[in-house]
Amino acid sequence: MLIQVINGPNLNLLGTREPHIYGHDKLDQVAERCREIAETRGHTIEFKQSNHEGDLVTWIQQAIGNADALIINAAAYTHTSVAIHDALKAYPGFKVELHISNPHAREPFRHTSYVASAVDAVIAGLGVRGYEYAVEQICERS
Ligand code: CA2
Repeated sequence: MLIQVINGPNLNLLGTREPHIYGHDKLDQVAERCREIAETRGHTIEFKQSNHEGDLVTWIQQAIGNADALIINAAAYTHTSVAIHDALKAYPGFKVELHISNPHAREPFRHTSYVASAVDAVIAGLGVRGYEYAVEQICERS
């Protein structure tokens, strides 16, 4: 099984700022732990990050027919992007919306998600461990 993990804008800064919100781990450390979990169970993982909305849309489209499951932290685009919503709707595999923090406990502009209505499951507020839980769940379901 191929699991695609897609990360949106500014998540490349993980582990460098705002540790009280996002923790101390860097995105490549998170990626490495997810890879370990998936590979131990005989699965493959692709872990990507971009600051550009179109890249996220393209990666979701490319996942159609290629990836068996998708985990997406669309970051700020979660709260703005109809394009990402539409692309996710077109992706037929199991999909998880992931947030490190709990956007509902933050500023009001983070309370709306254009992603939530296009996915099967949402994980939020569990820190970067949420990525690992999502990978574990996807592996268990296969
Ligand atoms: O909690 C999450 O995972 C978010 O998706 C993170 C986004 C935010 O816009 C969403 O509302 C919730 C922000 C990602 C920025 O990540 C940074 C990490 C470290 C330092 C600065 C930004």
